[in-house]
Amino acid sequence: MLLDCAGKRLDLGGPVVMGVLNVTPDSFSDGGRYLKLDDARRRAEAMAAEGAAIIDIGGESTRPGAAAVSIQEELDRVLPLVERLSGALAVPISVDTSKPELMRAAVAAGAGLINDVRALRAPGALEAAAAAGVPVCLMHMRGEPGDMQHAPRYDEVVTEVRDFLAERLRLCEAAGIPRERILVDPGFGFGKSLAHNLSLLRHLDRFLDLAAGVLIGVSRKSMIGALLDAPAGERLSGSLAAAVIAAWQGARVIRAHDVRETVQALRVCAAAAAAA
Ligand code: 8Y4
Repeated sequence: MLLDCAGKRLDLGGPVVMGVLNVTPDSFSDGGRYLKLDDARRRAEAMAAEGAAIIDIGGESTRPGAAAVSIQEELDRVLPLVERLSGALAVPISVDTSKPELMRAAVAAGAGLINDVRALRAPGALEAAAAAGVPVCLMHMRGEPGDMQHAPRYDEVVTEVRDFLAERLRLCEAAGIPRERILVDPGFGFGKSLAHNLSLLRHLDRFLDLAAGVLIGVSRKSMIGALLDAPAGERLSGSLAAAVIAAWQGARVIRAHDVRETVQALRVCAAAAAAA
């Protein structure tokens, strides 16, 4: 399975890593703009050298309780980076956004994938993604970052998340985005309790038949912290274990902060999966 990300190839024949590039709110404060752009480019080049198959850039914090970001602020944070990195790197750049204006501008600037934690539910997002012509990741989120962790309830979390994604896929196809260009993601930590997250991880194989591939993000998340009773800086081993559990079931893109280590874990996973 091969995705064409604006002319750059994303080979989904085995599990690959999507490296997370953090764009902090004050990245472009006066005077520091070019320095920060250069820092970000170096970090992205390092992730590509460590084996990242794609780099994800986002300008809106979707952490639980985070405030919404204005469109101008998101454009200002993300576009210079997308332009700089898509020109400098051989791997595709993914833009983490729900806003149609940024989808259009980022793809015009060279982005090769749209990663939307709201699964193209914003007004105009379906149309913008369809016109952009690049692959899309549809993620499940219950609620919004401001309220999503207030006692999320499901009768059957796996079925409900799967049904949500199936419906979003149907609407994507109707809007002209073929299934072969779509990745699906259960959205670990987005409006889910620890038990919900674990059920989704345990039954991730139920998402395989929906689209071109399954993408997951568990790296350093609070579900790992809760299981290990460890702060964000001490969640690597747990994050790798979750990545391997997902890849073993067939997940093809693992969104991760620790690229080198995740690539190594996935290499072992892929070798065992290919053995006689
Ligand atoms: C520590 C580290 C604590 C990270 C929280 C976090 C996903 C995603 C995010 C995901 C897709 C995050 C943009 C949240 N998570 N996109 N984005 N899937 N497709 N939190 O799971 O990393 S941001």
